[in-house]
Amino acid sequence: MFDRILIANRGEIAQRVIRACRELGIKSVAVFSEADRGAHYLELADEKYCIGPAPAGESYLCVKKIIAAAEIGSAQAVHPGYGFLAENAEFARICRECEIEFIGPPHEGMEKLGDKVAARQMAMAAGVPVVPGSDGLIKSESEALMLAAGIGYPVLIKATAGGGGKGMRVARNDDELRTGLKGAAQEAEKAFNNAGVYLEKYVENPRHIEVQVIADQQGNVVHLWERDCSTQRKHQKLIEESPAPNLPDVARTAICDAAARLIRSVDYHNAGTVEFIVDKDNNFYFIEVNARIQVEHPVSEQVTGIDLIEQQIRVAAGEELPFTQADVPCNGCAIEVRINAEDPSNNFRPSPGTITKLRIPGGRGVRFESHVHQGYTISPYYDSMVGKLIVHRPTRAQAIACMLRALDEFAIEGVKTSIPLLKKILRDPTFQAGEVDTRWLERTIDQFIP
Ligand code: MV4
Repeated sequence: MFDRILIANRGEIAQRVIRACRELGIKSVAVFSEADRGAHYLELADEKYCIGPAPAGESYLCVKKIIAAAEIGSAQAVHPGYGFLAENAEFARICRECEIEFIGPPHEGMEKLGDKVAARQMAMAAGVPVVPGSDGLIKSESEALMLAAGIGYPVLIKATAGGGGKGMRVARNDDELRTGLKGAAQEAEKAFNNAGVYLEKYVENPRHIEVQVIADQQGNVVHLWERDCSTQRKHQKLIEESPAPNLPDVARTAICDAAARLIRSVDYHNAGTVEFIVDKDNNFYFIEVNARIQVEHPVSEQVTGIDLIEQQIRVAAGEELPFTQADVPCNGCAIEVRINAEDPSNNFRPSPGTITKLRIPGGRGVRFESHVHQGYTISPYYDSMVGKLIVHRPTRAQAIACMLRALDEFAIEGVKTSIPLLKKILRDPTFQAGEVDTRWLERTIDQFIP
């Protein structure tokens, strides 16, 4: 097991990893930019090093500085968290070259699964359902037109190096396909330095359901059930929950087994999330693998009782998973809301600033993962997440009631937040009936914004 782990991240996920290290008796080495100097979570680490000015490119994204801090801090391993370098295969490769264990998947697996066309082919090979679409990259406009004629409109044009919705275009006829191909390729070239695009049949108003998986280096692969992340706006998740409401058990088992089967079929270890879309008839289709720990991992921790960060560290240290699939329950219902410092009435503009008052909710079944404190200044340099509020209760109705109670208790002044919007969503009959799809919030949001 490692003596010292460097956390190459900031905020709530850095704090989450520091806490896991402390419980495992592992020294934690934190890094911070000038914008994060003095943040209280840094005091929980055994050591902390300033790695540069606020801009992420000169601090949290700067591989040389992260590696240097790991050397100075004598860290045997690095936890990348999510975002920043978490899915940077080059960083994972450099860690291996420097004999620093990357607490995440091998860079080979990250690279393979990061190519969406290759991932689709691996899914097909593993007998995991994919959306009807192109076998590989689109080579010409005429090929795309022929494919679309076969698939039937609407089709979705996607960037093979993309993810999270970037570089996607819906085409409902040949003209939209022509313009969409150009637009998607240009956006992909600019964003990912890879203009490769592929086609899929567009599934209208799907649910976004993803499966948490963890694999050790001995070939054991276990899923930790599914999460429904359909309550999102412009690919920004607001609410995540486990289990997915209104998903029949037969579909739940099929989707979770498919996720584990896919991860088992590729050379992969550590945590990963297999993302699907689910149509109104509960048919599920593989979309992509997120080769990192995700923001919403706590809802899976709550319903299974498994500490995912602890298991990531143990797997990276070469330990076998201490549980089999039969040992992984899905108890009760967990819901997470992301509390962002943003102004929904001003098109969700970030609302950085100093928190002048903070009252954090508590009580049975309430978990608040956050690095903020009274007097803390939310930086304009990074994402505007204040924290994640997670509740866990025997039933979904109880979990919603608990979340509403916790949000009512939550007091925060000095910055605008998404709390008022979250309460309206949680009180909405469609949400309470578990009938939200990925486009619901965009269709409905005007009712929620004053
Ligand atoms: C889709 C889809 C419908 N049909 N693929 C969005 C980003 C990435 N996570 C995959 N995504 C989707 N892929 C097919 N063939 C719907 C989504 C999707 C989505 C699409 C448009 C607007 C919001 C969305 C939210 C979640 C998923």
